[in-house]
Amino acid sequence: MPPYQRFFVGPDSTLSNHRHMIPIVFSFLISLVAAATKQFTMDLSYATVSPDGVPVQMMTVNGQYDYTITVDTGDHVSIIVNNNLNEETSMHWHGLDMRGVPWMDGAGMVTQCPIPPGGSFTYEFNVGDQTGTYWYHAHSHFQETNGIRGPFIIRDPKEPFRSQYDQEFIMTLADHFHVDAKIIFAHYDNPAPSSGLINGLGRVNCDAAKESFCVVDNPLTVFTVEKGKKYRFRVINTSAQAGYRVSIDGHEMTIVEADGYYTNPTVVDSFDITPGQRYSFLIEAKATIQNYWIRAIMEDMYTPAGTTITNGLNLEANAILRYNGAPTTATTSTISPAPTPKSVLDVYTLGELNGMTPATKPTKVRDMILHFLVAGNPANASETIATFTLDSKEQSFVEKQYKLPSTPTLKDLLGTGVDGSQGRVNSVVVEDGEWVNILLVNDDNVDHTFHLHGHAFYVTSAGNMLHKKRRQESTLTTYPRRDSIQVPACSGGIEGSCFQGFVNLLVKFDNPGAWLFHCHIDWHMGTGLSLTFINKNVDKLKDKIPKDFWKSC
Ligand SMILES: [Cu+2]
Repeated sequence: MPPYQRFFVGPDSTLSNHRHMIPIVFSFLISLVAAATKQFTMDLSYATVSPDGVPVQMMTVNGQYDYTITVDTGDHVSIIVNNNLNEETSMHWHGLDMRGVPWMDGAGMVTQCPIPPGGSFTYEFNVGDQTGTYWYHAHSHFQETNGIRGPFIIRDPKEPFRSQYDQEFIMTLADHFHVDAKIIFAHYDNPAPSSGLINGLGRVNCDAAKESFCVVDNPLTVFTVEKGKKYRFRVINTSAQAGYRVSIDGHEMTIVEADGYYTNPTVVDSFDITPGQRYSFLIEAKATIQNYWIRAIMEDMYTPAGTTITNGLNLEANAILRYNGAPTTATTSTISPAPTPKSVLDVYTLGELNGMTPATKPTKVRDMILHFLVAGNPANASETIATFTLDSKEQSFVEKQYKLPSTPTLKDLLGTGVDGSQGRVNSVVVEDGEWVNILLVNDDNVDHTFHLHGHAFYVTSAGNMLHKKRRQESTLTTYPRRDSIQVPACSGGIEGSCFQGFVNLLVKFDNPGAWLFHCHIDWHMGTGLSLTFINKNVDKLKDKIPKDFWKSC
């Protein structure tokens, strides 16, 4: 095993993880009683795998697809990442705050030096009071799309819905590519995936795929349930680009969690989930003992060049909900057409359980408008440019494309201070503790899905600018709270014009650090659809960071 660096987090940052104002002594006692240190090792390497019946080389964690990390709320976590890939890497813990330890966020060249090939790095952090469904993925070189990703679950002893189910399942969704994601990005003209996967299994259209070896009826994932019992499914969309509409034939789902926050229980027969997002739903196995199709249908599947998908991609990924006692032959049967959905989840009104309401939202809020656009030659990544325009009283810039810095942003900030940050490309400086309303405007004619590191935001409204159906805040009982959200496309206009899509995101920037905010569609991030929020109090962490932290870059 290669030598690895080990970093420790001081007791101060552990304590500061508690979001609520619990007296410090009491909080310390809680952490003595409840918190444990959970240790994990992640060996990143190449392996030949065949998720959809076509053998390909992928990047894997511990030789597995979807290696899963499960911890309890309050745990201290220590994860050794051994990089046996032939390129540098870093590991991001999607949705986890990294409160007090922003250098553990895993954004290569933003919060840390990348881990070189053959090198190792130990991520040490406390999950604090966070609970729910998260995931990890590499934050370097499209490795996430190539397979460096998996669930990160934080169990909650005080879960409000725990009495309403007997057992839980994890269900990951992915778009799977037979070609290395770096090559796909370089060509960029037709990044349609080869197949969709549920828990690492899917089927490819062998006739269209023209692969030399292809299994026609590749096995699918089976979730076995007992009639009369209730189940929680934790769904994670780990895709590079695909949004999915998820449903289970013959079963309604009650959504109870979005991105780690409990939601007002909401009964639907289908829901949409975009890259980076998570949901938990409850189902009751009360139908006839039989097999039922679980469907994840890719939505808005387009190619940036606007060309038709030609690789025979089957837009529907499937798994099987099998009642104990049902025949086991369904994996080779023809898949019936999907029923028409009757009640699709409205993600913009899925409020947090006991969450902030329009009446309780903060009154002192700084406003900023962020426009974004992806423009250029969609057939060539190097000629495609994604830009942000910032309009606010305190700071502004026009059509700036993000580029990774040559020195990690956080290193720069802790070394030279926050002054001058406004000169850094696509960095937005915020005061510690301030509430910011971001009106995020999509000037592009496709949907994008944005993720904020280190924080969750409230989605106070969404819709299309100047559109009759523009959503008003008053329609919400409680605001949705999450870390990943879709921003609707510019659409609906005539003669080449369109109505820009928007979301209003309300964020409390109370977590000193340098935090990426970016489109989670891998190709868009690759063209520079990112910016960094810099919390002014990042200076105060200067003495907390391990002394030799930056030694590898
Ligand atoms: Cu995007």
